[in-house]
Amino acid sequence: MKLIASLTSPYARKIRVALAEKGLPFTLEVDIPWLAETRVPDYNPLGKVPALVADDGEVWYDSPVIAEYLESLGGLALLPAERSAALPVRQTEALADGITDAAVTAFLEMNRPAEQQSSATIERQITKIHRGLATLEARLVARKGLGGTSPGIGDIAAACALGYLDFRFAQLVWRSTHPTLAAWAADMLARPSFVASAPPSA
Ligand SMILES: N[C@@H](CCC(=O)N[C@@H](CS)C(=O)NCC(=O)O)C(=O)O
Repeated sequence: MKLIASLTSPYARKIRVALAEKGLPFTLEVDIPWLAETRVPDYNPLGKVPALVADDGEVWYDSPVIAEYLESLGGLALLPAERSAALPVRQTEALADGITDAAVTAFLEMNRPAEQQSSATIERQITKIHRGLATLEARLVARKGLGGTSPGIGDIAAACALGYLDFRFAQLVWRSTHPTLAAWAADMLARPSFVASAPPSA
């Protein structure tokens, strides 16, 4: 199995962590989709990472589909087998990925030339992040698809979203306003799978 990923992508980190937690061997092909010489479109027509090349040659994207595919390979289960139990976990995954989407969109906007930036777009995305964090905290307190005894794909996606905020939005204060999430994230981000996939310094 080969994972096409950039080292800073929070979605790729989600899959690297999932592979590590499941104990599935893979090779990592580092590719930055923004570079002119990128080969990512050879794997994913959308030109995005992560993409996973399975042993049978099939290529899977995006990260929720890859995570679903990995469940079919065995190893530690990251999603309950029963559909009604799996749904809240998938909801947490979608929420966490959505926080990441908002953070990536804001980061890209903030890196446009100053005169082309839209403060309204940035504000809109930051508001999504804050609403998303409040909902993540509530789901954690209620143990609703988050914070179970063994990490699932919802936990992994959530910790990757929080790790991305730390990486790109160090100025965004979220720990003091979401103390339960902060304590939980400290444990998650200390797991060997997260330490091994931490983004290089900005
Ligand atoms: N929904 C996708 C998002 C993937 C994504 O947006 N990846 C970014 C890197 S963080 C990317 O490859 N962007 C390149 C582009 O948009 O052209 C997933 O969950 O895999």
